[in-house]
Amino acid sequence: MDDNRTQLRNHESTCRSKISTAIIIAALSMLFIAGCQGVGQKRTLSKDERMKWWRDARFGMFVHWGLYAVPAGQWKGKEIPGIGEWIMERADIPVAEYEPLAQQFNPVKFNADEFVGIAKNAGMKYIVITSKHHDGFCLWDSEVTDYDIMDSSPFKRDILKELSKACKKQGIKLCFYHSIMDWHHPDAQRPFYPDYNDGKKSNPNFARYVENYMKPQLKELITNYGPLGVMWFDGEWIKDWTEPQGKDLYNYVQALQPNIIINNRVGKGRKGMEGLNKGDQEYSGDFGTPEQQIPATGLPGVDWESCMTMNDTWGYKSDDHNWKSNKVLIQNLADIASKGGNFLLNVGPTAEGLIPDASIERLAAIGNWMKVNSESIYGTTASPLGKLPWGRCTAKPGKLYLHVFDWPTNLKLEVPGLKNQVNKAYLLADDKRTNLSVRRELKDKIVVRIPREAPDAVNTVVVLEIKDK
Ligand code: FHN
Repeated sequence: MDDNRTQLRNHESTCRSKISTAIIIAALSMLFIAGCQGVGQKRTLSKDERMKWWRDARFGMFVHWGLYAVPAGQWKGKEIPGIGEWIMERADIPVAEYEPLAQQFNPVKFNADEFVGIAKNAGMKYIVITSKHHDGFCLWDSEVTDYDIMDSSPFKRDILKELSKACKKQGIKLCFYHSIMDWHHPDAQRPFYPDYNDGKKSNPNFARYVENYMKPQLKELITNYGPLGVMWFDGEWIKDWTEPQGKDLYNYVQALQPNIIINNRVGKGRKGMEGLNKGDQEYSGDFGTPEQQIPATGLPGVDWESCMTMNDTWGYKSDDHNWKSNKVLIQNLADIASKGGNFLLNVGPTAEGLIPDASIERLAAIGNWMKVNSESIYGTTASPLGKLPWGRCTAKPGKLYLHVFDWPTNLKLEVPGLKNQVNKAYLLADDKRTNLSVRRELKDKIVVRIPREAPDAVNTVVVLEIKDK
């Protein structure tokens, strides 16, 4: 009897352990399948919650860095016109001639902490770096290609890993730019040049490149370097890429990191963001990306970010000295914030790994302005006022920030369109918050008496504390 019981118990326990093993195997396989397909993860945040850090940030650094920094705009002794990161295309360089640039890409002066520190000191809250630009070279150790920083260059340091650590340490959100178009991959390169880049011809193997190469690479980037702030796609205008593929990619990325933010270039959403209905906007990404421009009245009802160069190139070009002034850059930041957008300002590091001095100087100047005035940028919303003759306005509940670009010589700052009662007015640069006198001139116009000297010749911020909305 006892023997029977023991046998029964043994049998039961074998069954139980078999069942448990089967359950574990089934669960693991489901997880594995889910992991492979990138399904099963749901968003936990609403769009407003997901976008909050990004909307509050208002200012980020764009980094275009890759093999194109080696020729830096010159090919075979000639200056190649146009943007530096397009040199492969502009100088019509065959893959076999471009590839060996990797052996010369050895950015030994790169220091991730310094790099991130430069952005942070400028008041930037996030960095968007080219994990892979159109030339196809990868700045991280990718499992699916040797055309990357670890396997093809003498540098053999994973740039994205180092940046990810430095960003975490300094509280900066790391984001990746990723080109859908790829001039290097055999299934995706430009076989019908020049029509290919004009969106006229398709590449027959592009779908294979997407499934077997681009998606696995994105999985590496999102799972090994994340959590990321933004996945910033580009190169979507080619004929190979369609809106349904964009939807699929959006869902793929979102399933890997549910609360990630994705730009509109994931699909064909770049053109006419304003004209799209809500559903289309959702699939065309989370925010619009006006390039090298600031929309005159913003993009009402849509999140957006103006990306802009400091000179005339994204990737480093040794001969491009057409730098924007500190004044233009500081005023652009205020202009964009006053229209409800973010400013993504570019740097193009050299092949040695340094951000050009001219960029560092400008970022330092913006940083000095931000140290005094960042309250008028972070977490603000678009101006509720109409066009202002002397500058721009940003807003927070109970506060208006008047960005005065042109200091009125009669020392009267007129604010048309304001019906609210003003409780207090002061200069943001004034630690003592000394009251400036305010007089109501019309039902919807007040005048602030300002001091003779503007504390900042480029943009002095006057704060109005107001009653009601
Ligand atoms: O072709 C690129 C260009 O090189 C650069 O990366 C910019 C940045 O927004 N985007 C593309 C053009 O729209």
